[in-house]
Amino acid sequence: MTTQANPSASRELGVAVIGYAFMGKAHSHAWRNVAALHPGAPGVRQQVLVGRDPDAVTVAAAQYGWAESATDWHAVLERDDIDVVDVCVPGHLHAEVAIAALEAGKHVIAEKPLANTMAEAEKMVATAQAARERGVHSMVGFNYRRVPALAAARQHVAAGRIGDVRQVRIAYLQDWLADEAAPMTWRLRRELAGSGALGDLASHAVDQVRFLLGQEITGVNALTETFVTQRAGASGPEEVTVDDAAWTTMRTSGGAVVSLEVTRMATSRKNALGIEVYGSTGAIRFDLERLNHLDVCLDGADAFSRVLVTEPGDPYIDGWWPPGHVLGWDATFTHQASDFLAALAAGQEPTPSFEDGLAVQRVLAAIEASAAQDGARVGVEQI
Ligand code: SOE
Repeated sequence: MTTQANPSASRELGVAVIGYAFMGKAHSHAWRNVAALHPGAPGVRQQVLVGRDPDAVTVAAAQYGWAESATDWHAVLERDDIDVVDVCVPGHLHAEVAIAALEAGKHVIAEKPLANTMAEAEKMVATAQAARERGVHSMVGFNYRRVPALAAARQHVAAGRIGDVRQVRIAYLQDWLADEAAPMTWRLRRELAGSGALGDLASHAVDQVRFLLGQEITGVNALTETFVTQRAGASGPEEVTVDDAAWTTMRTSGGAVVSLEVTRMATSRKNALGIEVYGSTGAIRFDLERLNHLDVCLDGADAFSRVLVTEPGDPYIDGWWPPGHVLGWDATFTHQASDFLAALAAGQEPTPSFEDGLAVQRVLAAIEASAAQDGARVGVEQI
């Protein structure tokens, strides 16, 4: 039997994921698959999964393919065998963990939204900028940028194939809070989650508008609503201190008007992100529930055609399966890890950067400010 050295071994990066719940699981899956699908990327070592509950994190680490588990993230940051820290904890800890990791010289991915407050997000950006000077890089995890169909949509818009964008409709609908009996969770506490559907879902939607159009949002008129104001907690009813849903119309720097709706109360909708972009010579339509498809009306056509985005050369497809062999939601995290590693290998800051995360945060803050004034216009520059 002959053995061959793994050429990427010398470049292998040790990864720690902090948090092992839903997002920790999704990111673990990505780290586990990224090398096999993207052999050009630097090798990674799934070194340690970190969580507060020692038994639960030990089980999760074994299940998701980690070499070890740990309960103290501070100690993990001191280790020389950790190069990348992937922050998958609730929002109130993003700033603390990400800043400490960058200051310890670790490259960082922080789950979205970047932070719970503008002050935290600004501090994260300042830390990221200082780290960048030392060759230490960071990224915020807006994974939907890595849906092949949405990456293709961005290419069509950037190439002018739908002309000048006039209108965008974007809705992100979930239903896991539609049942009044759904219990209290950290996601419904302002001090832990920052906001409700806004930070959780509108952050993705706002990022998509910036990503697809390559424009900034300049002003908003918004409403938010909390339909169920109390939920069952461990020891009785507790106040819900975040929004269940939000609606906003927004203007962009390129003169487009966006209508955005997000909710976790849309009975029967599980994870429905719908995006429509209408330009002067075409349009694009996307539905996350059929994420391998993109409806396109390009170059002056007057009807949509449905394209299966799995052809060689389509974004993110090379390295996966032959044409027509469709991808799932999980692949977006693998693409994210792959892009992150490729940027590190090139010595570049990955995108979306913490600055992108801050830009989204500013729009979310404008939406909250407008909603607090019953929908009055708030300029994003006022935030
Ligand atoms: C929960 O609402 C959630 O997991 C979001 O936090 C994710 O960002 C989204 O991708 C799916 O739904």
